[in-house]
Order: sequence, then C-alpha cells, then structure tokens
Amino acid sequence: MSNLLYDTLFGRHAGSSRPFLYLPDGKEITYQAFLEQATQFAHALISFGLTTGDRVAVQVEKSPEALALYAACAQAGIVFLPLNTAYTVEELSYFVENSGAALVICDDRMLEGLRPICSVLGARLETMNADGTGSFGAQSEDKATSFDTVSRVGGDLAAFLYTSGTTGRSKGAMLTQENLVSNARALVEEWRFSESDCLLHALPIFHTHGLFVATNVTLMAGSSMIFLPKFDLNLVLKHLPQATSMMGVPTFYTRLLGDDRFTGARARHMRLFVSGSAPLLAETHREFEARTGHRILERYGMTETNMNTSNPYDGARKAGTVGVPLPGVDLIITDPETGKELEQGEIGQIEVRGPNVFKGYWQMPEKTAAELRDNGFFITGDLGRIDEDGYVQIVGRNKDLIISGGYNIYPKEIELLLDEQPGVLESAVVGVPHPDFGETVLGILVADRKDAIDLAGIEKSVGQSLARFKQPRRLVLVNELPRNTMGKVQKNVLREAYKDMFASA
Ligand code: MCA
Ligand code: AMP
Repeated sequence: MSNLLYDTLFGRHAGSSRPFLYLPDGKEITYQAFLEQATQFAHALISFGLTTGDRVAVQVEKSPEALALYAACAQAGIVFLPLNTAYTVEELSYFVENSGAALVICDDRMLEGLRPICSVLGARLETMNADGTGSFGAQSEDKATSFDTVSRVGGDLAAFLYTSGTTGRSKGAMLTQENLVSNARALVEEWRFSESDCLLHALPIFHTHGLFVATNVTLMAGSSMIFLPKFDLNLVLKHLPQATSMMGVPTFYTRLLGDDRFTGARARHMRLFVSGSAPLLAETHREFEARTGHRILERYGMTETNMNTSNPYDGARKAGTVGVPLPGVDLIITDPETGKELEQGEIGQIEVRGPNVFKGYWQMPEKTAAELRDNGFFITGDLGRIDEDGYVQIVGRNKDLIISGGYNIYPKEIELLLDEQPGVLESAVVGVPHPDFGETVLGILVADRKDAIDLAGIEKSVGQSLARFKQPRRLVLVNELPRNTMGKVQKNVLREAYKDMFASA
C-alpha cells in the first residue's frame, strides 16, 4: 500500500533522529518526533470518523503542531484546507460551508464565533492554539505512534487552497498529490536543496509559498528549518547566521535592506535567497546584491499551479524577470482575446501546463472550464512576455488583483461590501504603490447624497467583515468614478491619480 505524498515527503524520514525543526526558543524537533506527533493526529482524525477525501479546515497559528496536521492529513488521505489566521468568522463561514469540511480546527479565540456555523453544517469543531494546546491535541496524546498509512495515488486530492475570485467569491483550488510532489521534486533539483540545508522559514504556512514551496522542498530534500512564528525582523537577523537559505516575499527583503544590521557579513554564509508571490522590484534586486553580494533568485507561482518558473541557480538571475519555466512546465504567451500563441517577445496572457497545474476549482465546473483549457493550459490572468533568452517577464495582470505584502486581495469582494454601506452609491477599490507592502488597498467612494457618509463608521463596519490585510488603508470620496465608453470603471485612471498617496508611508 503506498501513498505518494506521505511516503515521498514524510515517510522517507521514519526513524530519523536528524533535526527537522529548530524553534526560536532553542527547542529542536527531530524528524522522528515530528512523524510520531503527526501519526497521533492521524489516529485522532480517524477516531472522529473522517475518511479519505474528507476536508479538514484549519485556522491555527503557525507551529510544529499545525505543520503536523498537514502530515496527518496526508497520512490519512484527508484533504488539508489551511486558512489565513487573519480571516474573520464571516470569511471562515464561507470556506467551511463551501468546502463541506467535516472537521474545523481553530484557535480557542474563534471557537464561540464558529460554533453556530459548524453545528448548522454538521462539522465537528476542535481547537489548537499557537502553543499546540487545545481539544484536538488533548484527544491525540494517548494515540499510537504507528499508523497504517492510507493508500493514495498521484491523482488523489491532497489539499484545498482558497484563492479569491475577481467576482468576489473565493474558489477552492483542488491540489493533487502529484501536483505537490512533482513541483517539490523539480524545486529541490533546481535550487540544489540537500540534507545540509537549513531554511530560514518566516512565512505563514496557510499559503502555497510557506507550505508547498518552503516546507515541501525541505521535506523532500531532508533539510531542516528554523521555524519562526512569522516574519519578525529581529528574529530573522538573529537566526540568519544559522541558516543556509531563505524564501520570502519582496517585503521580507525590503525590510531587511531597511535595517543597517543586515550586512554582507551577516549574509555571507548564505547560499540562496528566493523571492516570489509578488513582484520583486529590480532596484531591490540590485540593492540586495550591492549590500550582500547575493543575487536574489526570483520565481513565479500561483496557488493553482504551484511554481511555474525560476531564475537559474547557476546562470544569470535577471532582475525584473521570473526566469524560465521549470522542467516539465510548458509556458506560452497568448492573445487574451483569441487564445492564439503570440510571437516571442510580444506581451500577452501567460498560460501554463504541466504536472504542477491543479485539478480545478471545487464544485465550480464553469469557473474551472473558463481558466483550464481542454489542452491542459491554465490561463493565469498574468500578463507577460518572453525575452530573447527565454526569460519570462511579468508585466501586469489581466485580473483585478492587488498583492499586498504577498497576500492576494480581490477588489470585488471589498467593493461589494463598500457598496452596501449607508451613504455609498458605488465604490472602486484599487491597489496603489506602498513602500513596505508593494501595493496597498485604496477605497474610492461616490456618495448617494441620501444619507450622510461616515467614513470612520464605514471603516469600522468593513473591519468586522474583512481580514485586516484586506481592509482599505484609506477611503476617499469623489463626485464620480471615471468610466470608459462601455461604462466600465477605469481603474488604471484611478491608480494613476492616487499612485503617490503612500509614497512616503
Ligand atoms: C499584515 N498586515 C498587512 C499585511 N500583513 N496589511 C496588508 N498586507 C499585508 N500583507 C496588517 C497587520 O494586520 C497590521 O494590522 C498591519 O498590517 C501592520 O502589520 P505588520 O506588522 O507591518 O505586518 P507583519 O505582521 O509584519 O506582516 C507583513 C508580512 C506578512 C510579514 C509581509 O504579510 C507576510 O508574512 N506576508 C507573506 C504572505 C504570503 O505568505 N504570501 C504567499 C502567498 P494592524 O496594524 O491593524 O494590527 S502564496 C502565493 O502568492 C503564490 C502561490 C506564490 O507565488 O508564492
Ligand atoms: P496566489 O493567488 O496567491 O496564488 O498568487 C499568485 C499570483 O501572485 C500570480 O498570479 C502573480 O500575479 C503573483 N506572483 C507570484 N509570484 C510572482 C512574482 N515573482 N512576480 C510577480 N507576481 C508574482
């Protein structure tokens, strides 16, 4: 009986006393200890009556136990659904309902808020806190530390990750075991990860970057990780000397550069810095090299496709590009209107095909069909070109998306909320440049002139529904929104008008 994902990433380390996780408090967790914890969690999942294919929705703070939940789901053939810890009860309720999760594991603080929706939906509700305590752990600690790993094949579902849609409703990207294993294998190869690596891990583990890139590559290579609860500049600087490699969003690197303690000497022993999830400005790339001598390796991925391209480990890492397609990945540039492949060098829509591309969106066959062609190419919504050396440059987006500190924010979701507010006739939400987050959210409102408009009240109301990172950093009032002849709001005009609003933030 085999289980591709579990055997390849986790099972291979059975009995290994080599270190897997180093925690900031000095604690070390070996691979064997981690696997035993995961196995006990797998027993607990089965004891709740969960079976293969069931979904477990997990909104817990980053911890070794949270990571062990991922391994437990793989071992028991259960679909892992990690959720951003910033999501409100309202946002979570959508994911629990849409995914049909059989079990929800949350922090104690969210328990009361989630109890009603879980009882209505018949989802079991357990807790796990940042320190690993909670009802789930309590029901696992007496479980056996050996488990008959459930048989799974590459086409079986491994995880759901929700990625919001430009229509405002999030879509559950269905990722298979093969999606994850094939991509991890390609990245280990491409980025030369080995047992001697120690990755400085400061990313959240509820998104692809921190979970399926950073963690899966570490597991596949048998490396270790310095496992930080989040990106904390002081902790990153403190632990950098013990690491060999680091993965981050551009904000990680601009923050490091903004601190004089980040010197070439402190980075001298490092072999690799990887950036992705959002555009890395060419000037950041150049400043980083000037400061440390390291040329950041930028790569490009998506929740739906894992990693698509990478700058080379050996060879030119071209600032302002995301490198070349990974082995096994086909990438073409097409005309957004016709889907026809364009000549090399022309700007068009990026489409990708390969074992990395997801199975589709959960229970959304139309949206899946709209983005996943019959020929296997996935329409990314990103605009780009391929240069004369075959390097891909992302030049924009054909989708209404803001990326703030590496988090994706879809304006539609926020506009729908703003439009409901008293005194608001209509709204437009755009991303504008921000020195720390890359882009930030700006809400532009048109008053309906019936009720008085109370901006502070609107901010408060929006704050109750949306995760903090999605909330407009500022709301501005205008007489009308610019529209083209088709009546479509010209967001490019708005972005241009407010592009300097946060220049000195
Ligand atoms: C925190 N805040 C944010 C963000 N993060 N606001 C906007 N955008 C954000 N990204 C809020 C906080 O709640 C806080 O609100 C205020 O902003 C200041 O927080 P700060 O301390 O500056 O933020 P932080 O806690 O240091 O977090 C910034 C961060 C974090 C470290 C950049 O956002 C982060 O870890 N981002 C990584 C996201 C990621 O993993 N992306 C990969 C997605 P208040 O002041 O009210 O308390 S996967 C992907 O994109 C694809 C697949 C790929 O290619 O990888
Ligand atoms: P997500 O929806 O979280 O999967 O984010 C995927 C999106 O992040 C892609 O469609 C791109 O728009 C963006 N992205 C990821 N990596 C990069 C990168 N290196 N440069 C520019 N944009 C990126």
